[in-house]
Amino acid sequence: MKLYDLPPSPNARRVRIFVAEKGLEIPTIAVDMAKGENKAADYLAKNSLGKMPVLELDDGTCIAESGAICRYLEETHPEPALMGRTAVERAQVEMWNRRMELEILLPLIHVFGHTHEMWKGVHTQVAEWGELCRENSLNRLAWLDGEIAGRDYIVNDNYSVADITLQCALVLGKAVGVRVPEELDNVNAWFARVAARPTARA
Ligand SMILES: N[C@@H](CCC(=O)N[C@@H](CS)C(=O)NCC(=O)O)C(=O)O
Repeated sequence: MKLYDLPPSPNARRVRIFVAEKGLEIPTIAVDMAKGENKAADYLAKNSLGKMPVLELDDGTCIAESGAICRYLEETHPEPALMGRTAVERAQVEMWNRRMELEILLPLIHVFGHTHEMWKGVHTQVAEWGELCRENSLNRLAWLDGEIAGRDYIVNDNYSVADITLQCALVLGKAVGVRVPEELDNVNAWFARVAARPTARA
């Protein structure tokens, strides 16, 4: 197996942390976007959208989409369970992972894409949309602070892919100037907890 990676990407980081939490060692190949490697024919044959990450299996099968890669790794390496241990918990992890992805990670990706210099001239930027997403992500963090009160991790005090998605979202948040407000004690305590895990810098 090999993992086509983009080191600063929150989606690629999600998979790297997942792999590290499983105790797996999967060789990574960094795809250089600046050199257009993700738009070259050999990479487009692996993922026609030209995005990272992609997991290539030994038989040549390519799996794109960070969530799909995590699902494959969970099925093939069930321990430790990162996507729920029972039917109910699997549904709860799915619910929270979707929420962390759609309500927090995606808005922060839009802040990056629509306000950062790096994307000037690469795609159309709508700064107003970026700013609205900044506000929305902060509102969602305030909502989350109440939701996780008294919990060590997002679902049932068991570290899961939902935590991984949020921790990667907040790393991107820092890079785009969206910091967790000081008064959000529960989110700040949660972040300190996940950041202290040995896999946090994978
Ligand atoms: N939904 C995909 C998103 C993948 C994605 O957007 N990757 C970005 C980095 S975070 C990328 O490769 N962008 C390159 C491009 O769009 O050209 C996933 O979860 O893997």
